[in-house]
Amino acid sequence: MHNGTTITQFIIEEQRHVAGATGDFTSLLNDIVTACKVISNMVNHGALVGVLGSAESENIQGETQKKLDILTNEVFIKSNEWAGHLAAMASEEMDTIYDIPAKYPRGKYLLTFDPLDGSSNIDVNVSVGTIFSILRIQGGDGAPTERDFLQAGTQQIAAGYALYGPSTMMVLTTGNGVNGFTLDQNIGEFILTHPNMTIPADTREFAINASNMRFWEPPVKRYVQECLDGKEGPRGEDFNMRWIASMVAEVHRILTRGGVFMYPIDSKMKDKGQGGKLRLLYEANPMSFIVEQAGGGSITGTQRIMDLQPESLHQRVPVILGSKNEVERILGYHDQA
Ligand code: AHM
Ligand code: MG
Repeated sequence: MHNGTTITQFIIEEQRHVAGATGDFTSLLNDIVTACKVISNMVNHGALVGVLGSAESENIQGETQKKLDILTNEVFIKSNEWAGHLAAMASEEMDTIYDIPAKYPRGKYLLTFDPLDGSSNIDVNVSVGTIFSILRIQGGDGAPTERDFLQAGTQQIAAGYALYGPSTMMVLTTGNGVNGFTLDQNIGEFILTHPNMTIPADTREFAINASNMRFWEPPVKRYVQECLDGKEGPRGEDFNMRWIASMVAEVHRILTRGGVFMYPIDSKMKDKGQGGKLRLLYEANPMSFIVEQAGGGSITGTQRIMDLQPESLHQRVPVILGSKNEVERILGYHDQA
């Protein structure tokens, strides 16, 4: 049926142009791809294999873990710990960093991931995804620590997500544009279907959880109100709204047809001493890298996300990303506030 470029072929050909590439990175990406195929298969089988529902545990952020949160975290670890490319891993579902067991060689890369983002959607059979980011370990040969992971988003070597929707897709950047691949279930390969994805600079679609409206800060309130005012308002145009509660699906829509996604800081979070909803190292940074590589923008409201110096592994940040001109407008509203 399909005789297109596989993701493996694509990565090998891309890495051929990188001076000093040893094949380690290509091989690491391959292991990540395998993990995402396994997760895709689990998610597709859902209730048939008894993996839906909650586990009797909470993660470090006090969120109830779904059985699939835990299982998919294990899939990522098992797929990526053995090959000798990684020094350590960190994920939404683990309190602290995961050291590569002594029986395996230790490599030069660090992997952060959210194995199943949007997992509140899983029981209702709505799209979920996996998000990952690759960093290079800086400095010595000593045992990796949490501090090694505290690198700005601009330091990322690669980032990507897998979207488990009507079809399973993998979207990837190594800092050289953004490419999308669709899983051909019959042959078990991701095939390049969306080369050079770009985000239109303008949009008339926004995504935000409007149930939090009363807690938002004035610049976000202003922006959304102007969208809601439509043709009669200062924008002079009607806007459409979407909210899937699955950041991967949301970002994917924006990469496909433009739009702006917001999970801003609000007074409720501030009261709890929380810096935002989404996590910097394995949600905000990888998505920002992808969005910027596709020509979009990604900010906290007041500054570029990828410039932030992370302070802790599970740090949360406000996220506003998508079509460049809208993101710049929202930045402007914050500057004026
Ligand atoms: P999770 O990593 O625990 O699944 O949470 C992150 C998700 C994002 O995918 C999504 O944008 C957001 O949480 C939805 O939040 P809400 O339930 O407040 O709408
Ligand atoms: Mg998540």
